[in-house]
Amino acid sequence: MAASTTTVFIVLLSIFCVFVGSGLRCSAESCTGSGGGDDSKCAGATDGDGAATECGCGAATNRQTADDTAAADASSVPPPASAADDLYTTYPRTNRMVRIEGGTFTMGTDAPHFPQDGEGPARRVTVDAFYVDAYETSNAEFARFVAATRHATDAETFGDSFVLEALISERVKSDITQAVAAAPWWLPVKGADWRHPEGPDSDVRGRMDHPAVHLSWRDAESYCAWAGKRLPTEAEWEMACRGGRESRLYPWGNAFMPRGEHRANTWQGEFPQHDSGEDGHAGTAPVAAYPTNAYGLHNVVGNVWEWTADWWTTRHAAAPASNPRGPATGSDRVKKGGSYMCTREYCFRYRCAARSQNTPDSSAGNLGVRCAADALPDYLAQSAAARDEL
Ligand SMILES: [Ca+2]
Ligand SMILES: [Ca+2]
Repeated sequence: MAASTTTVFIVLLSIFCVFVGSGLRCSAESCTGSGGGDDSKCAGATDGDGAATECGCGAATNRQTADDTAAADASSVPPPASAADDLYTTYPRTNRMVRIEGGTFTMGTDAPHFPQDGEGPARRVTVDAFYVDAYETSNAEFARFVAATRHATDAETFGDSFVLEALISERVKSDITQAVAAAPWWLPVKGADWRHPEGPDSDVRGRMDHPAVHLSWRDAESYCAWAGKRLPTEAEWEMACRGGRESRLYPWGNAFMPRGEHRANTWQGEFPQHDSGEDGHAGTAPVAAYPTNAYGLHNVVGNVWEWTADWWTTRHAAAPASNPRGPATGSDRVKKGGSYMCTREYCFRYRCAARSQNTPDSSAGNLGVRCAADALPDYLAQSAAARDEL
């Protein structure tokens, strides 16, 4: 791993920043590291209650690209052979899309839990009609893309990706430098990629209906384009998340567990040591798990973070906007929805207004994609028509 030394330094720097800077408790998702070189995020960030919680989110898993530009261009490198290619055909397709009628909704919130993330202000946003995947992209769907295109993901090309320490085998951990092995959350693991979510001694057998992870923004964009789709804008994603409900925390309302039932895959237990899986799933869940929101979307919040098309900014105009697309340029892309690693205490980002960011070539074991489209791709329109005739 060409950037291993740099990555080790960044991880250690983030740990130092967290513990020395303000005594904050940080998690894999909440501790930014200074992957983007912005240490200011680490100082005294608080949630809306004033409780110390955060120093940004997600950037701890930013890939350091300075030394890896050449590797990133190695698009001709074929992915390693894997039994995964032979497994996807046995799984039901989960590439169905849902039409979201155009309209105006309230994007963001005036009661942000993480003001530093740019969750506010609440603003009226109008979005044209669009289609969005009912599911996060599964391993089975991503395997079809790879089989058709031989796409090599950034994680495969760079040779590593970030994995939660608690999910890594002792054997793989023993190969990681001692200094990084001491970090209690993300570790850069050689050989971790979508086929090997927890490292080279893991695979996706039995999990082809789970979301594909370790996808960079560039991988996500390529996958959606291959499928005749595109990435959603952040505004589209958030409108889809809210399911027609105004100013609610979650896709289903304001109560996290209505009638005592879990509606999303988050983390229970002591983070980051033990995921008890009280919500039915420790780690990722099948993309069809949990009830849908009113628009028919599964796992919009929780399970895996989902890339959007927008460049990252924390500054938003309060004025009404029509089909906003974010800044014209930037260094990071917006991701939405939180993941199976989120807890109320550490990374309360499984809310529609919550947001985070990574550089476009970064990947991690909780980062996937859900595509959108202006119009239903022909092959999906035809399959929908065929179903109607049955
Ligand atoms: Ca869970
Ligand atoms: Ca999700």
